[in-house]
Amino acid sequence: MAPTRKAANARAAKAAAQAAPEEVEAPFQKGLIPAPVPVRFLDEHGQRVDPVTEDYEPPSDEEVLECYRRMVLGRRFDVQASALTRQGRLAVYPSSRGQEACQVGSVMKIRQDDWFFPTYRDSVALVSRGIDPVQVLTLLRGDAHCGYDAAATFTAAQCTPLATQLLHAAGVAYGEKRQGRDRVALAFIGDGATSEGDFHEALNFAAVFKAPVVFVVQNNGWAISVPLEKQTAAPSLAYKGIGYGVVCEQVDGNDALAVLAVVGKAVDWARAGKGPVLVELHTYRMEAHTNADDQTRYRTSDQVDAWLKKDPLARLETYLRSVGKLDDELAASYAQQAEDEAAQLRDRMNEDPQVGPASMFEHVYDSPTAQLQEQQQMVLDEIEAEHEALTGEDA
Ligand SMILES: Cc1ncc(C[n+]2csc(CCOP(=O)(O)OP(=O)(O)O)c2C)c(N)n1
Repeated sequence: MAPTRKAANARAAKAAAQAAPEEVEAPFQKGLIPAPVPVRFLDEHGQRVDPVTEDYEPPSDEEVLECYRRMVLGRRFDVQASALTRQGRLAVYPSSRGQEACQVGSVMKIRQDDWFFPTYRDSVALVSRGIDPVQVLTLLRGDAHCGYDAAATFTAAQCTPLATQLLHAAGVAYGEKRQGRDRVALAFIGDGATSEGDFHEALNFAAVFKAPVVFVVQNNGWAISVPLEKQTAAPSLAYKGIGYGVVCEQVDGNDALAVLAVVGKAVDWARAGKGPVLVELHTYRMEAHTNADDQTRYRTSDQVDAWLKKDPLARLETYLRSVGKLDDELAASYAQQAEDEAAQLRDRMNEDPQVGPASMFEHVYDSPTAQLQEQQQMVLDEIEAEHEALTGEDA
């Protein structure tokens, strides 16, 4: 006889109760559902506000000060990289001005031997993680697929195909777990990219296999010219975790305190073997999508101006001054450090790189395919023919 609906419901409730972790810690013990409004500690003017939820402890002022310092360096780096594009030294640069709290706050919460999976927009996060800025910009200059050693730095190449890095993050995180290590993977993704199939597959896989991965969505409101409301009908991108059984949270991404607090908890949760977390950071891209994009075709300067007033850096500065952690002298020393680093970057990027054209075929596969070898040979033959035509000599 077919089971009655009542009996089936009772069995499902019992199974759910058994599946619930015996020992769960704040903040995710209340289930999968995120806070109804983004978690924040600071309002737009840098004043402390009543917490949206008691689930998170604010970070220490020392940690916040260090985050501020790195954000100052990050913003100056971003300005310098944009200038290098105008000087023809970079092929393209996707600015992350306005997203510094998301980028710096998140990477500060992982260890150097945890894995990081960035996108093309996350150069500031990479520099903040300690990777040489020239190596970070190597991809954007067009010299190589990646300028740093991914294995040695525990940092994947900056990913341009949307969302594919999330599958890599889930797989690597699961691999670490299978090897009995406690490393986690932190993976960044944009709002538009959450519409990609890979996002959903990665969440599903990570949840089923309890892979220790933290997915951080930087919701900056725009996927090039497509606004969020034309991209999704979900009330918040964080809610997309619920259907997969992934605990999720939404955060004011321009409040560094909130980013540090929530991503920190998420990393702890994943490292403790409790499974993946999805964190949505509400933020805004202050510049155009890249230097090749004309943002005036799709958004008003009023909107940009309104967000400029929510600047994460200005907000943090006001807060740190109000608690006596920052004064003019210290602020000036950080600004000087940022100038020095920008000058060094400019000088180093003005040196012409020595790039072997055939090198773009290396490091694609462990064992190159016959097709790839053929393409590499074609490039080498063309270079030789050109050399002969120009000089009359064999290359
Ligand atoms: C699979 C794939 N489809 C399309 C593109 C072209 N593309 C590059 S960036 C972008 C928008 C991404 O927006 P979002 O995920 O919100 O990230 P953001 O650029 O705002 O950081 C698109 C459609 C791509 N890179 N990869």
